[in-house]
Formats: sequence, structure tokens, C-alpha cells
Amino acid sequence: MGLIGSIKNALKRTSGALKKGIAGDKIVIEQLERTLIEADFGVAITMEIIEGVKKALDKKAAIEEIKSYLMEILEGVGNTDNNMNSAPYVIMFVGVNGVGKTTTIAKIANLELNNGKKVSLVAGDTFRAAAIEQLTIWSERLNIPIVKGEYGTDPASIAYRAINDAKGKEMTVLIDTAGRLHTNKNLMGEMEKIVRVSKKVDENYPNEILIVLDASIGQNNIQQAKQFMESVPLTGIVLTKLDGTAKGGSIFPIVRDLKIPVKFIGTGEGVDDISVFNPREFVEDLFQE
Ligand SMILES: Nc1nc2c(ncn2[C@@H]2O[C@H](COP(=O)(O)OP(=O)(O)OP(=O)(O)O)[C@@H](O)[C@H]2O)c(=O)[nH]1
Ligand SMILES: [Mg+2]
Repeated sequence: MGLIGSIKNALKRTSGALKKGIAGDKIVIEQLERTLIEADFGVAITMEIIEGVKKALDKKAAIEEIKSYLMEILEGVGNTDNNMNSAPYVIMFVGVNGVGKTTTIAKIANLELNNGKKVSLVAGDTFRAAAIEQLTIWSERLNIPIVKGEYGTDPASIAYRAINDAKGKEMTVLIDTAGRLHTNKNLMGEMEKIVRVSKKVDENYPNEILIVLDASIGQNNIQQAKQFMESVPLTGIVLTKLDGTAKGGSIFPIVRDLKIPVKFIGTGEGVDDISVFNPREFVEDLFQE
């Protein structure tokens, strides 16, 4: 299945629910409202959509109104292009436990390889048992280099070494980090240090700090991400596990609240189950026939 097919498929749970809300010849406001809330669009955005729909002349116009309103939210937070062209281009992935950081890194590595780019992986999770092996397996499977150290060692020094090794090379450097909660001060400090030390190689590094969010927890992601934002300057979002949730609508309050763009979406467990985020495609697929 092609990439577009897989987004459509991944959004089936959310789009299927939305379809019920706009079934029939005319949009029934109460029904639409309930559906939007259930799909986790949030109260504010739901109310704004309803206002727009009330002004529309017919169902077709109403749906077009909804789509363009939602597109504005996604595009209103700036550049969603992935222009990964510095030498090297360094991306660090952060987030709480189990959201899909390591899997996302493998998927993006694979995307980059398919685009003819060189990639290296950085095993910056020296905390969780088997985390280094997990990334090593991916590096072997994808046949790409990995920079790693011992468990319990400082991931900042590993990241520094990796970025320094890649200096001047056209290469995408993907830094894995341990899952952490904001309440773990040590781990939060360790994450800040990775950023600080990367900047010693070049102040632009890491070029991106992407927070990986599990779509199935919906709007609860907002609070979680804000806590990370207090420690490191997040540049974008990877929204994973869209395939397993009907809460796909939460992407809108998340983006509007955090004011950073979604860069990639995860649509399954396989290495190909990722898409470079495209707001128009996302909105069209939400309202698929
Ligand atoms: N269905 C689905 N599963 C996913 C997706 N992304 C990751 N997963 C699964 O989520 C689980 C956790 O993935 P990891 O990549 O290990 O998550 P992590 O954030 O690195 O976890 P920690 O390192 O323990 O914090 C695995 O079983 C993945 O296969 C996705 O887009 N869809
Ligand atoms: Mg991991």
C-alpha cells in the first residue's frame, strides 16, 4: 500500500466517526457537535466549527468551510516543510515512555535512505534496559552506522561524539533519548544537557527537537508537551499511533495550543508506516468519502 493509502487507512477510526456526524442531506448540528467532541477536537474548536457550519448555505459549503478552517489551524503555526539540508542535519527525539520515539527514528531513517540520504543513529537512551540493543537492531536492519556508549553513561557525550563525527558530512543524525516524565528531574536535566552539549559543536544543533506524542491520549498530550517545552525548545511534533485511535481530531487543539507544526505522523508499527505531514492531505483524509 502506498503512503497516501496508509494515512487514509490510519485515519479510518476518526474519519469513520466523523462521517456519522455529517451523514444525511443536511448537517444536524447536535450530531456534528457530539461527533467532534468524541473525536477530541476540543470544546473551543468544536464551537468555532459549529459557528462556521451554521453560516454555510448547504452541506457541501459547510464541509468546505470546516476543511479550510482546520487547514488554517495546521498551517498557522509556520513551516511544515522538512528541509533537512545542513551538513549534518541533527534531529533529536524526546517524549514520555513508550510513545514511539525509537520506532519513529527507524522509520525516518528509512525515509531518508529512500531519499538517497546518509543517516546515522545515536543511542542516547542509556537508561532503559535493552534500549541500546533495540536501536542497534534497527541500525543492522537498515545497514546504517550507530554511535553508542555504555548503559548509565552520559548521553550528551555520545551525542557530542556523533555530531562531531558527522561534521561536514551530508548526513541526517537521529538522536534517540530515553522516555521520561517531567517529574524526573535527573532525566529532564540530562535531556537539557544533550541540547547544551550539541550546541558546542554548532549553535544550530540540534536543528530540530521533535516531541513524539501518542495520538491515542488525545488532548492530554498538550500538558505533557508543555512540560517538555519548559526544558528544551521543541521545534515540531511527531504524532504516532494514529492508526489505533478515533481521537485524531486532537491534532487541532494540540497544534493550536503548542504553536509548533506537526512534522511526521506514525500510522502503524512497520518501518514504512510513517508520512511526512501534509495538512491538506490530512484534512481531506479526515473527511474522506
Ligand atoms: N500502532 C502503532 N504502533 C506504534 C507506532 N509507533 C510506535 N508504535 C509501537 O509503540 C511501541 C513503543 O515504541 P518505541 O519506539 O519503543 O517507543 P519509545 O518511545 O522509544 O519507548 P521508550 O524508549 O521505552 O520510551 C512499539 O510496540 C511500537 O511498535 C504507530 O505509529 N502505530
Ligand atoms: Mg525508545
